[in-house]
Amino acid sequence: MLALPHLNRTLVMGILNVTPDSFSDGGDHDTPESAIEYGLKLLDEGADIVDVGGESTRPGASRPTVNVELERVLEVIAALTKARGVVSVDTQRAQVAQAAVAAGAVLVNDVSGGRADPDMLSVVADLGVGFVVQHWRGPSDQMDQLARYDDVVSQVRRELADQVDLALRAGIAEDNLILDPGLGFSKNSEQNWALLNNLDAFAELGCPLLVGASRKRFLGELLEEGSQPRPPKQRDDATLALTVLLAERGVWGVRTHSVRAQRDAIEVVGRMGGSHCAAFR
Ligand code: PMM
Repeated sequence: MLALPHLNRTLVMGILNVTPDSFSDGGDHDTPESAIEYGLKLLDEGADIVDVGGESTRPGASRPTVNVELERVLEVIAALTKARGVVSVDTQRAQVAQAAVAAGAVLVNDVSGGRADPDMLSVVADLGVGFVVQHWRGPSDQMDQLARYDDVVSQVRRELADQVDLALRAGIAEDNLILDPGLGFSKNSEQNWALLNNLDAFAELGCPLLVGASRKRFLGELLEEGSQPRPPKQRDDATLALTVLLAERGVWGVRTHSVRAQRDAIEVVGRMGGSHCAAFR
């Protein structure tokens, strides 16, 4: 099994949502054919990993059945793997993770960090693949109500540390874990900025960090025009600015919609002297 990719730069995970209802690209590639074509384009633009998901996690989204999720992702994962792409599967279901790895995925990206499906941690441990542990408090239809913290940084850190503990106890190798603060998942804008400004608290947990800021609502709210958030597809420049800062801080990866721009920016950061904080890797 392929070990986690580690490069001497921040790597780029390109987002491929094979869904009708994701917040920024829902319906853009919701047939296997159009998704494969788009995934090949992301690889061509320099995606180090393509993250294939068949379930929208936007606030309020309802869940597809397992069979629908499998139908959306498996053919796409197999085709991109055949084209020599490194593929992760964005799923909260152990059954989907297992089938996705059989189809070629080398990384399971679970936005619930193993909390949504009681079988996930043991299945990933048996598969021996990488696992993204994202901070998560509850499903999409409840997550906004769960954004209550006394101190968001210390609470998210403690809750993530608990998720890591459970993953290790289930038998997932520490080297296979990646942590993600879960921007927007039970966090409002202010809370997202607090987490971004305190990433060292998460780096101290000892695993590489992945950050998914791309086009998220907190960027739209920052760029508000006439009290309306900037629409998702007009948030790519702000996403890029954040990627530069994150690459400087040495995060392991950024999960993004616009691959080429992030790759270019990360090259520039590297040429300017690279990460100031190797401890984040
Ligand atoms: N965000 C979304 C979906 N999957 N996975 C990780 N690891 N981190 C994230 O921040 C994350 C994720 C929601 O965004 P999308 O609809 O653009 O995919």
